[in-house]
Amino acid sequence: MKCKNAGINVQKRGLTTSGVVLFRGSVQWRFACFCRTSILMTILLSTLNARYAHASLGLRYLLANMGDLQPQTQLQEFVTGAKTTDLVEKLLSWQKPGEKLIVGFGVYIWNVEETTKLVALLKRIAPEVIVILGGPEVSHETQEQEIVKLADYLITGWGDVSFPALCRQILSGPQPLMKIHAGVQAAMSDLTLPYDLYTDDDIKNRTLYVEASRGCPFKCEFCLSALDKTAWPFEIEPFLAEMEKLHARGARLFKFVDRTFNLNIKTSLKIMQFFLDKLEANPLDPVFAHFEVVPDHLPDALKEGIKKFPPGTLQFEIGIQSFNPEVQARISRKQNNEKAAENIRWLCEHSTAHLHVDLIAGLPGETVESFALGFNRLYALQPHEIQFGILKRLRGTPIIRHTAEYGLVFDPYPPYTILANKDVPFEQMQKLIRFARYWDLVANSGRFTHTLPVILADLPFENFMALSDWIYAKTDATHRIALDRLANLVSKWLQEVRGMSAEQVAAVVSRDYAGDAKHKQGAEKATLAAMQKTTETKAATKSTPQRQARHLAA
Ligand code: B12
Ligand code: SF4
Repeated sequence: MKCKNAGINVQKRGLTTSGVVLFRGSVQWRFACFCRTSILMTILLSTLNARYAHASLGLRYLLANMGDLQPQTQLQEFVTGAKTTDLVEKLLSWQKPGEKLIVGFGVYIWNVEETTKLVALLKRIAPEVIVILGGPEVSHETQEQEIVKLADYLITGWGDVSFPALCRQILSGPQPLMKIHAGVQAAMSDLTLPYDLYTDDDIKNRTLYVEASRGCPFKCEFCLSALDKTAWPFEIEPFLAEMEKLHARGARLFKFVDRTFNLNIKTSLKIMQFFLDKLEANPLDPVFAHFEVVPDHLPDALKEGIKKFPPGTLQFEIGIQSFNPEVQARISRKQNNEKAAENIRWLCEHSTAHLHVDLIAGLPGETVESFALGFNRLYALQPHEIQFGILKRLRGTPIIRHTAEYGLVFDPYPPYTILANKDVPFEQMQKLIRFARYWDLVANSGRFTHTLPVILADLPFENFMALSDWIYAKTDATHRIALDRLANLVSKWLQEVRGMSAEQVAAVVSRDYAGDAKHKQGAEKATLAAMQKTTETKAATKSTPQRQARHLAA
């Protein structure tokens, strides 16, 4: 939509947005048009999300805080994997003759390579377009980055107030002298919350990221949040009022990006109560909430709240990372392992929360043997998923201080995964990386819930590593393995390596997987013919994500 007076682009929204989105013809609209008659500029906020389902919360914050520049600011989200020339064309379609075009790119580890290409092409075709960068990937080690060289400006850290300020400067002067600007961290109460900017389409089809706090007080050296040194909470009442509006508009899946949800228990309880009230009022149309929690801090009051959530409505992402006290100390991770294990066990036994627990392989001083001990200890606690991560060297993180002593060798290209260290040579690291991939396919997918315990028996890490090595030897692949083929591979391994009979295998595997039994021979036929449909949706609600639903049904 276009404001005739000033050539201002305004996207029509059927929502109110804390008084910042203007409706055509309204008093505010005419005032904005009057004020900006001399301004001929379109501002685009763009990023490449990891998938369409991930809506960018960062860009929505920037848009919400544009103030009087908001009417001429647009969101232009893309998804990684798209053709760069198509993206350039899309961006340039916003350019109007005689107007300035500013494009602000959100740069993250998952999109930096493609965004670098995009900026390079954009600048070749239209060098007059002003490019401003921001986001965690370009907030550290900036001098050496190709994308920074290509751009006009860079704002490091928070962009909420500094991006509109820089745009205003570019527009009305004094012209910014510096290329790199340190983002100003405004008081949380000064930030306009962005949740009205989730469109009805976003609510229907995408993950709604929300944050009740920013930052983290802990200092784990592999993590970018370690640099924050503290956490800053948003005022809880206005935040919950925004959640209320989202819920009223039909939002049912809320993913909190707070680094540690259970830091301030009073606030955590209020947030939980919000969801419990919704669940009580709408049992047939339930909400699903996801939180990241630290495992060794679960006071009774919180446990009481957690217990009240019905199946399929609550998920926790829990960072264990390592159970090895020496490694923990080396990377400045403070964690009471006994308390953490006790709490995970409690959650498994007394709540229906879906538990997704993170471990990291490749940390300095962690051998394969000590990692295996930690893995087996965690598996014994029976969380629904173990996220087997491989150490990455994120720009700006202090983990590199161990490089020389522990022989850390990282891939120079994103996501900067560790390739080898003093204790885990390259070939061994490759095996761990494949383990992680197959673990995701077989265990975390929830596709083999009955077969998995048979595979793992009393030595989960060692047995799964054997399966992983065997699958790789047979397939030479870690991706594009169809479920049907995977079920056959698992069945064959149980027979050939573990010596089970075709009938025994069929009896186990068929409880998990109903495949296409056609064209199968011998033992595979016996396995597949006996398969029945899984009952994935038995205990799940309609807002429960698929994997969680499968774990619930098991
Ligand atoms: C959601 C999320 C994802 C989603 C993707 C979301 C998407 N849009 O596609 C998924 C789950 C796919 C994901 C994956 C990964 N992620 Co992630 N993820 C996050 C998370 C939890 C939330 C991001 C968010 O919305 N934050 C809230 C907003 C308000 O903050 P923000 O995005 O940083 O935006 C602010 C500033 O950065 C800045 N800004 C942002 N854009 C712009 C643009 C301009 C022009 C300007 C000026 C400023 C600016 O201003 C914003 C407001 O202040 C963050 C942790 C966190 N809480 O931030 C990690 C985080 C971004 N992820 C991280 C990592 C390491 C990963 C993984 C590598 C993890 C892994 N081990 O596999 C993978 C990537 C895999 C790959 N393919 O490479 C790191 C970032 C590393 C980096 N340099 O980018 C973070 C910070 C976690 C951490 N503490 O270490 N992730
Ligand atoms: S790993 Fe978790 S606890 Fe540690 S600094 Fe990062 S966000 Fe904080």
